[in-house]
Amino acid sequence: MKGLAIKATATLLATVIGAGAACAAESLQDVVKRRNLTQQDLLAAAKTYTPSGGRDEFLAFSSGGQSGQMLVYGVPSMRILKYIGVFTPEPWQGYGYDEESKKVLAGGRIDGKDITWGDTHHPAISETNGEYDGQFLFINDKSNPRLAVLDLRDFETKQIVVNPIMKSEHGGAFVTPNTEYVIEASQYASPLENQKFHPLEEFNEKYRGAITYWKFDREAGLLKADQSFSLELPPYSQDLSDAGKLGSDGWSFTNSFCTERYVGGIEKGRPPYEAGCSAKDTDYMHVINWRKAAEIAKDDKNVKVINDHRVIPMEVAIREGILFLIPEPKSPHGVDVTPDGKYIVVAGKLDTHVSVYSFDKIMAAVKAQRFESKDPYGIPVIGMKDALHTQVQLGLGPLHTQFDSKQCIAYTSLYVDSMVAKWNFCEGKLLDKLAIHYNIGHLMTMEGDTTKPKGKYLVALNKLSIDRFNPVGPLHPQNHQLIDISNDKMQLLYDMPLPLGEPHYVVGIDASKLKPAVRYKVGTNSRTDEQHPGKVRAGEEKVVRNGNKVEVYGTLIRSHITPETIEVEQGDEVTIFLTNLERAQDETHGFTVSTYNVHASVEPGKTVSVKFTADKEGVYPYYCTEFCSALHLEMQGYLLVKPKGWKPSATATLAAANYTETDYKNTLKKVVDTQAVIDQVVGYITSVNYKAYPEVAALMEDATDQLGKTADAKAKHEAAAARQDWEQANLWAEQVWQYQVKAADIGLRAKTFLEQKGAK
Ligand code: CUK
Ligand code: CUA
Repeated sequence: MKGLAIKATATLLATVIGAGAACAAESLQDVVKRRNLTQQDLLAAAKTYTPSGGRDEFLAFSSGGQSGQMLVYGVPSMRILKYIGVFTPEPWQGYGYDEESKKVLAGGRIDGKDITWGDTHHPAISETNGEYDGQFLFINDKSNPRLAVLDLRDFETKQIVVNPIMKSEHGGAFVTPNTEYVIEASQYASPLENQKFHPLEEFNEKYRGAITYWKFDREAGLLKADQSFSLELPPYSQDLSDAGKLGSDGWSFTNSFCTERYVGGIEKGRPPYEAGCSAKDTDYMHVINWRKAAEIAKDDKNVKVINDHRVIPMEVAIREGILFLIPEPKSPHGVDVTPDGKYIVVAGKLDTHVSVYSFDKIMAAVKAQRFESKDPYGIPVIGMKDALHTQVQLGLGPLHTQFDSKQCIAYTSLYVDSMVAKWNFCEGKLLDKLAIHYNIGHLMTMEGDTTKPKGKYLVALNKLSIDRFNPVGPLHPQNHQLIDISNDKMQLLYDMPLPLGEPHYVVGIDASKLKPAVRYKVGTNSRTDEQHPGKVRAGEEKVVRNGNKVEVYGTLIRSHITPETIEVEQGDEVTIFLTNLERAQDETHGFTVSTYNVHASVEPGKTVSVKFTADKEGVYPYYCTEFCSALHLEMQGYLLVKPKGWKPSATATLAAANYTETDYKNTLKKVVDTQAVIDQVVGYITSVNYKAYPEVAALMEDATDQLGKTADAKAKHEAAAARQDWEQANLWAEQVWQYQVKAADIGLRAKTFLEQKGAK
């Protein structure tokens, strides 16, 4: 296999060298020599290089770590495509600077306060029958226990919810196989009541862990707090979770560490947490029947309401037989259910093995009520031997496991060894190891946590990059390393620095499953997907004043903002609604008002609003922040904030420029010449079957719109010329030309597109 690939590369090399021999430019061979590349390098390059305009086979959604954002990148090219604002304001997208997104962020306020960052760990893609369906994305915030919902139709954050009872969390976001629930497990035990103090001496009695099952309403695309519930858990440090699938669907599994329930305090001479929390040889995996729990939680008898949230107390969970524990070796971290749903793989950070538990054996023990003991809270403990399928020695510091499209093949990250281990979970056999750089946390294979992994590539999420990149100061980027797993031996292909926080986990999806929109239906509030009450169509723009409240209903289209002047009085509360009337792909306009800390990104069809109190008199330019067209810089206007009681002088007029008849005639000539270009472009477009391309049809609509406006401007410049007002005549003729330029610009885009597609 590998030999073949190298041979193919060599042939490719020869062809390229042969073809390039005639020209003076550097040949491939020259470059290989100059840059000191090996055959392996060339092979890796050929596997990742994506020619201009090329697409990736997979898209990866990465946690943005402490940035509180999400990142999107392509695999195998490893090109970053987007940062998405989630828990943290993101100026480019206007996230946190326009009113609609502020509402989303406000959902994440805790105890009445804004939290403007997040410690994001685990993204999860919505699933249908255990497979990614490409519709929604969820991600957690460990520090401020929250979950966010993103819609993959527009890659925007739609909702942030705060966990009602936790003070920190880690075991989220993990979805059940049909995204009935999004799982979120706590990390550091705390009193569940909000803003309630209990001394550390009451740790065992008053501190608790928990796991929340957030009900997801797929129709609405939202988590529903009133249909969600939690299970009270012992004050162990619950860690990661995973949902059962296929045969184990209906159950979920959550790790824990520090089941010692150790409380540190080196200030008082006690040994530190790290010693006390890893003293025992085993911790507990929590095994939970979530489907039955969801039924039980509906009955008021079975729940305690804490902070307006339904919580199943431990006694009830024990009585109803929905909560069990199984010992797992030592300070475990990852828990991952195999694609067939039959096994649960646990890796102990301080153990060299991975432990593979059998779901069938667990169920047999439950059915026979075969327990080796109870924990201090009375939860039945299933013996490790009764539940284990196998254990495999992999190396030092095993953490997380992902799966291949090939039967029984798994990959586990080895943090201490800085390696990836490939092994067989059915037979319990180590197959291959690959050194990576350095200290790997999670790893990710394509759709590798679903029932149908796609194999092909693995990404190692390395905590440290040490010496892999040009130094950029003491704070280094993280390093995501791309690995080819299509052959028996793993091959390292590419290093990608991640410049935005420490991403913990990434999910990779077949790009063909994603169907993102190119534009919104005109007047859409993108955060709610509803029609925006502030939308207006062309010609309907208006300013509405109500006491000291001023509402501006405006539009954006190349290259102007309507209205072009906004006049208010000092102290007015100003809301500016803006609708982008464009239909053309990628014709986004931005909007800001100088010094009022507002910004919006207005993609085609979107309606947004910015709001501020005009609390200082003065003149504040507003303008479009995206270089959207040749006259982008002229896409401007003025906010005039007049002092209270200010009156204009009766004789004041705007300065005139003294245009002449010659200026007017020159402008008319420019209009005629431009029309010739437009006719040519239109001639080409209509000579091919452009209607077969919806993208072009949309562009043509936009262009026709622009040209449609020339009639009015033409009538105005002719009337002005008739009365020899050369100033007005020339400027209205210029406006005709502006419309033409925009139409021509759109037309040329359509033409290029058709030519590239080879339209006939
Ligand atoms: S965690 Cu960071 S390496 Cu939050 Cu999933 Cu394991
Ligand atoms: Cu619109 Cu620049």
